[in-house]
Amino acid sequence: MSMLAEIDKLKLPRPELFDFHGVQMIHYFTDNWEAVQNFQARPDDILIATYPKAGTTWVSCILDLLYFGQTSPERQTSIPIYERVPFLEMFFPPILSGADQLEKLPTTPRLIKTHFPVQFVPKSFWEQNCRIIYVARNPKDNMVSYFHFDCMNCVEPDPGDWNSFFQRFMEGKMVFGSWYDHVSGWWKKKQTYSNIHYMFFEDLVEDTGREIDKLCSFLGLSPSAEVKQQITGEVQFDNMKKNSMANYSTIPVMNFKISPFMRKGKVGDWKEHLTVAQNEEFDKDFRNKMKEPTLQFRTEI
Ligand code: PPS
Repeated sequence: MSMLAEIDKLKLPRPELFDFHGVQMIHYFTDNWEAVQNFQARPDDILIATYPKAGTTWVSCILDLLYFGQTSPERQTSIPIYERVPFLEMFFPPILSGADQLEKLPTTPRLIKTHFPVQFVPKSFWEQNCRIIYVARNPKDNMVSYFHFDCMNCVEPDPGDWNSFFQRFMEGKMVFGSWYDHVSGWWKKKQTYSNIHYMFFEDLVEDTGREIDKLCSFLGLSPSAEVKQQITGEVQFDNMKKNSMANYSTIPVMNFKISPFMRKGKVGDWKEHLTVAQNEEFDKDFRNKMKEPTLQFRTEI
């Protein structure tokens, strides 16, 4: 916390996007590239991979509760989620890098967050046949959530106004690149690497309990019905929003006066943002760009 406060005091300029191996990135997620690429995954590591703003924190909290909720409940009330589930590629000195945090993590299995497109994942994850959970979110809500996040987070590039953000999202000029490439790249990987559970934000909103059941069967866990019910309750939006260990309120680089991290947690909020013309433009562009016919998204439930 004190180090984070120091970073806030630096009043950092907004980072610029640049092309990194064909993907738009910012230096905070590429400066530790060598160490991240050489990261030694363990067979029981669990990687939570998403395009930014697709439900990372939600699934991170679910997994943390599934693995550690019964054995060390104090974790949930004393350690922020970004320390329980370190962000692999994160590099904001003087804060410990994500890779270093992971080296020091005392708990097993290690739960690891990444926003990398599939081709950036360190090779040891594939060699160790680690379990990977990928969460995807429909592009319209994903884009709206990303816009508000970039407005309130001073270590993200300047979002500009909504109209320019909307254009740049379609062009893939976002941190971690194109949404299309991200969701499709991971979808394709599932065809050759079976240890991926590909899930959707919309399904989680629709029926959290059902999605927790699917996660348990993927992870080989069998919590009691009571425990599952308890977890389902704890990770409901309103509960996570008021939980300071889950809602990122302890991170000073985010200005909650502009927008809170736990903003709306809905499917269909895009309707409040996209104009009718933008929606038509987006749908047309989507039909051109989305090349995976089996990968379907719901923009309302
Ligand atoms: S990040 O910064 O990429 O890790 O963000 P991420 O956690 O992937 O996404 C943040 C969005 O997820 C919403 N969220 C939830 N929605 C419903 N229920 C729960 N429990 C929940 N937890 C997080 C969060 O509100 C962000 O979406 P928006 O649409 O902005 O509200």
